[in-house]
Amino acid sequence: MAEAYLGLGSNLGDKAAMLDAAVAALAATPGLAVTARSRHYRTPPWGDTDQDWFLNAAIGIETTLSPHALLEACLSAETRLGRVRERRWGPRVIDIDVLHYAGATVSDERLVLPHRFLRERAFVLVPLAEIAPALVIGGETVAEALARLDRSGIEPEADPGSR
Ligand code: PH2
Ligand code: MG
Ligand code: MG
Repeated sequence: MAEAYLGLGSNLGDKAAMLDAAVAALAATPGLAVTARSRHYRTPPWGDTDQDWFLNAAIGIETTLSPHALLEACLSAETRLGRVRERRWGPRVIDIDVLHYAGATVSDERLVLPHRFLRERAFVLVPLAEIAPALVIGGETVAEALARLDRSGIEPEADPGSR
């Protein structure tokens, strides 16, 4: 079993329902158990700013899948949830990114771990810090990396349990 963390995002359609469906799809994946889940956060679009606001969340998992098999499980869940890939960093019904996989450093054309932009993106680190503030990635904790970033405009929604 390996511990890993995934980032979820949606900015098209019923965003909260898409995040819920993504967590359900992942939880139903053989060899994968969801062990922690952050609240949903409203976040301003990053990168390509000419698009709607996002809902972002992070989950912690335990998995027997290899890093690449985990990536394929995430991409397969995205496709089943109706994702069509258009422009890079553009609007999407669901995005599921592998952020970190315990003990694995990977860099090939399919997968880069830890995630390339993880430590530059408050929309990833704010939810991740809620469930794993002391997780060390790239020599510093998630909380330390987040302390350097501008987190303005990022606000939690109500607890998942109260929706
Ligand atoms: N994902 C992107 C590009 N920009 N901005 C926010 N706020 N949230 C995202 O999930 C996001 C983004 C590409 O994956
Ligand atoms: Mg992605
Ligand atoms: Mg992404």
